[in-house]
Amino acid sequence: MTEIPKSHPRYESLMTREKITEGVEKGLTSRQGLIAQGRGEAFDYLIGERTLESAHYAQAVAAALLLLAKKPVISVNGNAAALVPSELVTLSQLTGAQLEVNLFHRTEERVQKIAEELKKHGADVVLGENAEPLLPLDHDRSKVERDGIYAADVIFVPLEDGDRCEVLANMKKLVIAVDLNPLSRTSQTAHISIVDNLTRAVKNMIELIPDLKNMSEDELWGIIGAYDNPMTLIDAIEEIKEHLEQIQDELFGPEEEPEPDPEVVAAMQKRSEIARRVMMRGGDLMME
Ligand code: PTJ
Repeated sequence: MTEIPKSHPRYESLMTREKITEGVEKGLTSRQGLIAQGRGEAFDYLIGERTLESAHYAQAVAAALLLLAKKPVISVNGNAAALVPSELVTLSQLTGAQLEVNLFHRTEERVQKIAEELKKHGADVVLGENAEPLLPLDHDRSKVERDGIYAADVIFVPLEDGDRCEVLANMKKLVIAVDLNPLSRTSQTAHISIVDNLTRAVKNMIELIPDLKNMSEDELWGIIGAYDNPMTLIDAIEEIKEHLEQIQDELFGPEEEPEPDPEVVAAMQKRSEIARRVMMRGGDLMME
């Protein structure tokens, strides 16, 4: 692992890279997972590597939904296992959600290694090894456990692919997704789309849970009922636009009003001069 000094301006982001690379070396994360991480980093850079207000709101609603769910499941892939294994275990313990390994680039060896990794971080039971192709999908994400994702009412899916998200939503399951890209099919299809880095999102949700646990079920349903996912995604995009404008101003100075075109100015002056003469002539005619 490369030693990254804490003083580095992009310390968090570089540490995340190290964790993902280590995940590949340990056989948890797919090589394709590195590319997915790179795509995420680019979006995180545009977001400003912080939790947007809209994302914080979505995280609170998502945590409330996990608390109310009858059979919540956290779906774990190779990137999530490398980045936030202990946080996912804590989230499952706090909400009563089961953990299930579900992979796009599935190998039984990787499923087993991810399950072991989660157990090393304190998980008692990890589903996924007895998965069957129960979802109507042409790839290995179709493989889920009958008493896990297949039977779940609420599924938390860090780093989803749009395909499965759509299938789960069609099966009347409520889907919570974490995706740094607010425009992705996953973000558009999930019921709650958290536009944030997985590394921040899960920690924030864990922090929010004690306060949510002090609320009544009615209050929690009230929070969920008031939530509007498309509006929250629009807010996320607005926050990203504002951030980009702020950076643009810092780097290049505030946008100046464009200089008026001299030909247009001359034409306008000419027009107003003609108008003035016509009016004067009209006055003269009235006097005559
Ligand atoms: O299931 P596995 O382990 O075999 O791996 C599946 C991967 C991750 C390779 C697969 O799901 C994939 O190819 O993902 P995509 O289609 O590249 O989508 C990943 C999405 O997650 C992109 O929209 C990224 O912006 C986003 N993303 C990447 N890293 C993060 C992230 N979102 C939140 N936090 C991240 N750290």
